[in-house]
Amino acid sequence: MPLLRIDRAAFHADIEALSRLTDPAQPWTRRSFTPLFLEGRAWLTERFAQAGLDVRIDPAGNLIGRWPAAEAATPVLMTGSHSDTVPGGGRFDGIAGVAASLAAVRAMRAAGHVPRHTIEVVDFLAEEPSDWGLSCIGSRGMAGDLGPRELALTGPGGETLASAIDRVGGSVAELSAARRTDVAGFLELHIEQGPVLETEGIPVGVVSAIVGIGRVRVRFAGLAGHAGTVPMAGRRDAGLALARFALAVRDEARRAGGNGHFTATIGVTRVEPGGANVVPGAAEAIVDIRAERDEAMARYVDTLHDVAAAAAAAEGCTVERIETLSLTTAVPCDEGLQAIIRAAAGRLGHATRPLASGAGHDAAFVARFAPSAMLFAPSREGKSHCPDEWTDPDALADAADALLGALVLRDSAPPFNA
Ligand code: HGY
Ligand code: MN
Ligand code: MN
Repeated sequence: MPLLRIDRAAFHADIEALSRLTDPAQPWTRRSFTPLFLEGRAWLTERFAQAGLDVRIDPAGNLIGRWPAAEAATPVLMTGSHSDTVPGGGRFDGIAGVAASLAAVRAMRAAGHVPRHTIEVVDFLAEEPSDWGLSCIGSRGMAGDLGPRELALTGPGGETLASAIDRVGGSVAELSAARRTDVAGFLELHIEQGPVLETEGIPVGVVSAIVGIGRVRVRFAGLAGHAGTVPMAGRRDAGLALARFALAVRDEARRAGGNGHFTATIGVTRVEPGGANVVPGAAEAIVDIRAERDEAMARYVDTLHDVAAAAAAAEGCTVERIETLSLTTAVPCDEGLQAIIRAAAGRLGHATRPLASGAGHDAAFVARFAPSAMLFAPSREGKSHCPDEWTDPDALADAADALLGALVLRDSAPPFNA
């Protein structure tokens, strides 16, 4: 089997061009459903077509470039990632995978490869937490996981998610047609967004599992008052209950860390009424929890109830509400595809190492309807979701070559059915 390689110059040019479709005031931002996002989609549509792919947007809003096999009913070998970003951080997160998938298809076509599968390159809609409060919207649609509750979520200006999906080219009236049962395998290239590969000098990470993600909102109730006249003794300061809670969230996460990859973060807080001269009467936080093992997640979420009650009591406050906003289970990556990624990297002379993904990905939802696996390229200093996100171009191209090799190996290996 020939050892193919991508066209590095075209690959880097694609990433450069797409990443520059960004909010100039906040580099590398291209939020889903925005005009900038649609500019990126138009650019990708043109690139997919130039690569000889049949391009469509499915009812869930995913942009799909399709290279049909000789026989129409042939199962699909899917690859791709996402082109939307978090605020201020998306120079490589997502677009590296979309561009690598496109580069791999170009290389296969240039080499005269005749695919045994139908090959699809996908830009999934809204992988990042969107302004509607939901992430992985397009891949949820493919997995049949977008129901009335999700479609009724409202975003900027009160627009429903259903309306937003239609606005970007989807069609929620035909959402059931987005569900996939014809996919024999899915491979996603992504930047690691952590420090492991760079620290160990490993060019290709083979993802063993994608963590489960839990988001829990906690609201503390105290007693608002005048900051200057209420004595320090006996205050019921909800902001301090929140502060105690945040430290306990960190301490408990450190304790849970012995059971696989585990993190807990408070990135969103709110203190009410929010006046500099007012003792907070209420305070709210959202805890983002990541766990490689579901039992660690379950135990930690239970602990949060006790931790919140203790933090509230210590400040004379109460826990007004604690609710689990979302909870996904950890997703093991397909062993067969992991072996194929290792073999493809090995043929190129690239070392690999297994690692869990602390970040969520569309592959976690694709795994609900097809064997799925991911490969990582190193992130400089492990930075991501920030303007400094960077991956060395040649390191990224090495990982893209491994993706190309894995696609060719999987395409040439039975079973040729979903
Ligand atoms: O939040 C995540 O883990 C991913 O970057 N969407
Ligand atoms: Mn991200
Ligand atoms: Mn991502």
